[in-house]
Amino acid sequence: MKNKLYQHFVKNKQQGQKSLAVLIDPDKVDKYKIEKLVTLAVDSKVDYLFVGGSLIISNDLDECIQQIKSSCHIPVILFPGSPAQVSKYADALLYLSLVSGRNPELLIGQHVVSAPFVRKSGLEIMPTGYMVIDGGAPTTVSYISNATPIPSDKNEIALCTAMASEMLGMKLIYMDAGSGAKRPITESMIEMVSSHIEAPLIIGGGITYPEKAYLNCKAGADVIVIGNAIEKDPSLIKEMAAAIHSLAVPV
Ligand code: 1GP
Repeated sequence: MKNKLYQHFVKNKQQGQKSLAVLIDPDKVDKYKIEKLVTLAVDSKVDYLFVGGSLIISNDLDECIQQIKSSCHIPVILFPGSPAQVSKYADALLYLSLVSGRNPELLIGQHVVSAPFVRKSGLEIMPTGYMVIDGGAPTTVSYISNATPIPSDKNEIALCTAMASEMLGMKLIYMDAGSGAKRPITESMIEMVSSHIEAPLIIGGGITYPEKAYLNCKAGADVIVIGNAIEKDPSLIKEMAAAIHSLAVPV
């Protein structure tokens, strides 16, 4: 099985190189917006483009990814809100299991149903322990998943969930306060989890300014995901990338 991109995540983690992933929801962009975002992303040396959404109402996933791929070499990684969000045009798929919840469908059920289709896509599969942390407001993901998020101050629950996920074989851990969260994940939770796992740690949800992204990385995040803030103000990409990349270890 392919694991080129995953190796890239691991190498960056080993070298202390932090990354920015810009999240693009195909429902919220048109081709002009995609063009603008991609140009800014290339100029700012964005590391990854995540594509997905809790609900994709439009039918434009393939089209959106093809447009991105035709205009840049930034890896495109699917962040699917449902098994229908698979496109062979992407580079990889975050194969999410909602380990913070107790909804069997999102832990394994939907994976079983979609397995042949996912395998056939030829995508690089990245098994990801997906942990939803309470972000202070119900988000689409918490509603759709019908699963209780981990309370934002229960660092030890987050830690044990991440550890269990890693021992079960998850290659990445993604802690998400949910799209547009009022309260992003605390640095103390990030620090506790990151200091006890080896898997690269992805953090997202409600990060709206560069200082927060910087502090998250300092606390141990390896990849920062930003959707809403950049959607509202695409020019933020540059500052976010600079803040995150400023943590690079000098060679
Ligand atoms: C949501 O982690 C992502 O799943 C990004 O969240 O849109 O709030 O940046 P925002």
